[in-house]
Amino acid sequence: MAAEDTLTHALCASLAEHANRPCLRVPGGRTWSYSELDALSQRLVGVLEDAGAGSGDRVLVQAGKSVEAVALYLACLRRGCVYVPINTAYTPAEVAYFVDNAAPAVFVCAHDQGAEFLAAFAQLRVLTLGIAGEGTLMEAAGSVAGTAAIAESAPDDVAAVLYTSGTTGRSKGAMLTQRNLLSNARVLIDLWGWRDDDVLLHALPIFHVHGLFVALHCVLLTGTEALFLPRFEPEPVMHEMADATVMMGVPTFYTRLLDHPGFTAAACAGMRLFISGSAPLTEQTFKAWESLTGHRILERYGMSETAMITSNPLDGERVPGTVGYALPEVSVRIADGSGTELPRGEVGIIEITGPNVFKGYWQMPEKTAEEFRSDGYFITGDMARMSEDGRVRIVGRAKDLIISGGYNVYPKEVEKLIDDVAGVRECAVIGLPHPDFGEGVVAVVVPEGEGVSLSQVRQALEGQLANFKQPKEVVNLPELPRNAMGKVQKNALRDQFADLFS
Ligand code: MCA
Ligand code: AMP
Repeated sequence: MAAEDTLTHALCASLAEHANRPCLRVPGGRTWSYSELDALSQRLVGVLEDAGAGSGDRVLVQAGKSVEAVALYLACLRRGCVYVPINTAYTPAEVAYFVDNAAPAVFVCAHDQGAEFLAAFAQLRVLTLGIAGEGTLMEAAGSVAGTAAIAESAPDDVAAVLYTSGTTGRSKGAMLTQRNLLSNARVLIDLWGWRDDDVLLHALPIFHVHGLFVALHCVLLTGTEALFLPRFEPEPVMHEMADATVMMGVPTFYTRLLDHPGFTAAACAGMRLFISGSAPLTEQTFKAWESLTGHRILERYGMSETAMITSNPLDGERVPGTVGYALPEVSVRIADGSGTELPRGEVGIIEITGPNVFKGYWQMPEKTAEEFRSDGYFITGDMARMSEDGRVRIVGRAKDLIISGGYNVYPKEVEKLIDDVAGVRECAVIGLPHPDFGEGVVAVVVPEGEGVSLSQVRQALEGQLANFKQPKEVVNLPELPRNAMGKVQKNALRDQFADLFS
């Protein structure tokens, strides 16, 4: 990869090349052309410059989904800043950690939270952005000159930091480089046969790898169009599908559409490809989707640290319950606990290497070292087996992680807070099968006295923890099952309460 062959250069070249083509169509709003998006991103470069954000500086962003937010991402790349998006559901208490850890030069927050954050982070340059483009960021953009200049960057420079919660409860920032993101996007565009006339139905949030990189890079690097929905809701998605050819979603998108009485094969007559990822797609959902729509969902697998790792094929057999083959240039092995590759068919941990693998965790060299083998393979913590021909089937997770509706919840983070709730002696947080979210967060509590209710727990966590991480159920037990070493046996709890949500 040549020095100028970076994600930033590739995106800027595509914006210029496709200037007159439609880029982001906002249903109920207007369609932004490539040149309009480009022009706005160039003005936002001026805003970043005025705000003092230079090359390598982090720009922390907790703003709702909007075209302006996409332009801000592009402006950060142009300026050589490091884009750091965080989940819009995080509470101010959670945001304080990211401000402290990322030490950003600029924090762009939701417009209606501007006053709160300006007061909380007096030392920090805070700008605001609402989902209709309101706020101080766009005000400033109105009065600066745009610049088409692109900051010098090398393939190994960090383009973005994506926070992914750690097993200890502290979020780790995965540093993704220009090379990581560009190589992955190019592979996916090729593998999924992106066409000139493709229209992507985009209903994902844009603070994670899935909605921000996988979805948007496929569109922006090919000069194609996206139907840019503010969020996932079955009715608008069904309606917009008439104009789309590709949809990317988490499994909850598919189950919710299947559950909608108005969803029929006719709604997706013009679609060529449905892609699923971020959480396991059940064979049941795969089959129900095929029998209703005639489409076999293409499931792929990835992580914040690596972007996409494997994919089912576009033309070959898409096998339900599997995540397909290693992407070109990515090497996947199934290993035992010490990194030794296991024979095909045996269950072990997925380890990978390739141009997509991140540079390390932001300012956490020890954590980074812990997750790499000496030969450079990254330990994903996902358990899988591989068939003779290299097809991967994920069977579980070695890491204590819950995936709910495509969002990760680290039990430790929730347990620490519940342990402090009045009336709780100790607790264990687990994920149980949930018909809507795939897994639902459950707190198994050992109470001091009578018992602790869900509403007591939720009230106590209010303001401290994003709602999607909070328990959907609380179960009281006289004691937690432990093994001889004193470790809580979460598997036993998962078995005992497996039917809680069914
Ligand atoms: C919302 N709620 C949730 C979730 N989302 N609870 C559990 N899990 C969730 N995922 C809660 C809210 O806190 C609220 O609770 C109630 O549900 C309704 O909130 P609402 O905002 O209306 O929810 P929704 O709009 O129905 O959202 C569900 C959703 C959304 C559409 C599934 O979560 C979503 O878009 N998920 C996609 C996540 C994603 O993009 N993941 C990619 C990351 P209360 O009523 O108690 O307040 S993974 C990734 O990038 C890797 C690399 C990969 O492989 O792709
Ligand atoms: P994150 O890095 O926070 O986005 O989450 C990555 C995790 O999501 C992976 O380590 C997997 O556990 C899970 N994941 C992503 N895609 C899939 C999939 N198709 N099937 C099963 N798990 C998945």
